[in-house]
Amino acid sequence: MTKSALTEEEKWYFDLHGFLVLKSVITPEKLKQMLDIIHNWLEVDESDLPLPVTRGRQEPCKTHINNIQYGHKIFQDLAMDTKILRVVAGLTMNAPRLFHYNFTMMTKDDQATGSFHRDDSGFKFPPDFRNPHNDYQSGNGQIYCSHLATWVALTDVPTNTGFCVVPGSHKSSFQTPDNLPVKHDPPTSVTIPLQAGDVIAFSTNLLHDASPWIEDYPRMNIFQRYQLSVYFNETGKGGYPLEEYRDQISDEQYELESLSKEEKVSVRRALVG
Ligand SMILES: O=C(O)CCC(=O)C(=O)O
Ligand SMILES: [Fe+2]
Repeated sequence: MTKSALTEEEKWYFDLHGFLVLKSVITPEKLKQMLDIIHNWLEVDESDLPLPVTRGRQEPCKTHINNIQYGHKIFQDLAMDTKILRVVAGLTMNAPRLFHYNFTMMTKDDQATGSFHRDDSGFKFPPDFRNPHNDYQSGNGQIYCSHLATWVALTDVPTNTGFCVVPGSHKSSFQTPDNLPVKHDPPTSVTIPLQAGDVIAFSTNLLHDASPWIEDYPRMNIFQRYQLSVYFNETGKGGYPLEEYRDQISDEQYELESLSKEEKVSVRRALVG
């Protein structure tokens, strides 16, 4: 087994909390370019989006734009950003597969209430079972997360709002109390203040959700979800890579989205530094 791509301090912090914050990953110039593209995709008629980029609204306060890497190369570069991919590789024994990628805009909504969850693909394992598709283990100098996500801030996230987690809950094996409020309430739950360009990498077995947004400007962020590249393809039909749109992504991006046992080119680059 090769050496972990994470530093000893990152391993310690992630194992304890279930997430890591990476500061200033995206430069202000790149942020501006990304936001210009996103604003355009938020404004145009849905039929004018470059497929497979699609726009949708799951809740009144949240708009999603899906498959953004197929719509502009800048989002492929973000998926393969070496600062992010080093950490993602370090959490997946150097074998990550990108299987979901979207943008979210969230607006202030007094009616919005979150509830903590762990991500799954719709199948709930009975109590006392671990979901092997969303597992967390550590040992022998390595961390293994079979399912993780990054939360990339495109706008500043002040304290007391934004992404909320229950630190350490990625390892919890007991029933979560009912109605645990999704707000900054240490030590049980914390919201994570960020500056635009910062990134959170977290185990999606960590209890998490969006805390109600309280600012007048919208919350804008990108989600990238990864699974272990060797075994899992939870999205199944319609999952990445999207063969029909193969020519809209690079070979390296296609490989990052594909099941594979080999070390991927983008991962190798991230491990070199
Ligand atoms: O929007 C957020 O901050 C959390 C969303 C989330 O956890 C999810 O979509 O699974
Ligand atoms: Fe989630």
